[in-house]
Amino acid sequence: MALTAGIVGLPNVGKSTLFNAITQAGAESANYPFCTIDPNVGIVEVPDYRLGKLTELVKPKKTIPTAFEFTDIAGIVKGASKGEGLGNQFLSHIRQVDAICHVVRCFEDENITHVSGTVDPISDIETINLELILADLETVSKRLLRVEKMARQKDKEAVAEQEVLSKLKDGLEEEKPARAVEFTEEQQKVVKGLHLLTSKPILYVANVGEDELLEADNNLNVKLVREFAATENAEVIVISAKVESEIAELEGEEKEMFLEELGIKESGLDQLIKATYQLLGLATYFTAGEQEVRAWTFRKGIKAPQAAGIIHTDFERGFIRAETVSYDDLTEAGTMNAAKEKGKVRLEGKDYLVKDGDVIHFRFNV
Ligand SMILES: Nc1nc2c(ncn2[C@@H]2O[C@H](COP(=O)(O)OP(=O)(O)OP(=O)(O)O)[C@@H](O)[C@H]2O)c(=O)[nH]1
Ligand SMILES: [Mg+2]
Repeated sequence: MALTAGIVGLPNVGKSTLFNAITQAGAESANYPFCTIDPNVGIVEVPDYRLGKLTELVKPKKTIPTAFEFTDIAGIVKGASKGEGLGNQFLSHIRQVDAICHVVRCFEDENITHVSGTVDPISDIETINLELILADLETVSKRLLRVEKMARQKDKEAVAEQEVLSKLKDGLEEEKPARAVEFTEEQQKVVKGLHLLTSKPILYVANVGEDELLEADNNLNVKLVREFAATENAEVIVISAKVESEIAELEGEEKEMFLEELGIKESGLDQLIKATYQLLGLATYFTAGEQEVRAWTFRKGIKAPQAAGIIHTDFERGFIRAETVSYDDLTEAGTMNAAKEKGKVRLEGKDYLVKDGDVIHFRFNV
């Protein structure tokens, strides 16, 4: 199943604007809260300079980047965990995503409604996070009631789960997200099974005004978001959703000129896409033949046969070996043959853990 990152935040902070810029999906965005109700799903191509290099090297007929999914979710308001503003429905949309991009309004614009009246990023972040914590607290408390009964009958599994749930409950009651509560590896499995909102990995997106983009490091709101995120070891990406949505509509020279005018080298979107890809625990391997050079997304930690299965189930079923060279070794050698002569192409078997940047040729037999 494809992994998806959810764009989460207060209403009217620029989530759909950002989503459109990333995916060019044309979701509705307007200056009123709860413009989005049903989630919008879009696919985004992963920018990867390595793919361009491999294309130069192999000169294939075509080049295919890899892609992953973003989901644009409705705004969450105070009281959502109690059902406020279709809260339960919106929280259930967050439950379905694998990582959270939390958009925080940092731009000042009196024409754009802010649900609580003033731009206050920390209060906004805390509002959302608290709703997620409260929703989790309810999940955990309900489960705990059931498990306690079983634990009283000395059911071993129930006793172990009870311990995890109690610890979670204590943490959540102190307004700590589940991801900040420490567990053993064994206990982590139990936590995972609960599908809590606050155990999903998170990054913060500071949405600044068009004219604040260059001075973002001196922007007080951005500083505050950075300080907050640091306490959670979370990453912050600074972006102007409005500018990005304008950039996304341009191409080629026009785009370069616009970027130059703004004084930015790389669009913030590329940074965001890469950071989210990491957050989801995704990585890329390549296939590089004369027909096509292609990037493939895999979940970190999988072995060669499963990686082969991403291309075709036959590749997994009939897996023999993976002829593998790292991107760095291949580009250093200059050609596949040169890499082979240098002994850089390895024959990897079914226990090989695929790494980001591997260029692989699968041998299979069905
Ligand atoms: N000035 C300014 N306006 C912005 C920026 N980003 C978004 N907006 C405006 O803010 C309004 C709300 O944007 P949306 O993208 O619809 O916000 P949302 O977070 O998806 O809102 P809901 O779906 O209602 O939760 C729109 O009028 C946008 O044009 C920005 O960086 N600067
Ligand atoms: Mg929206």
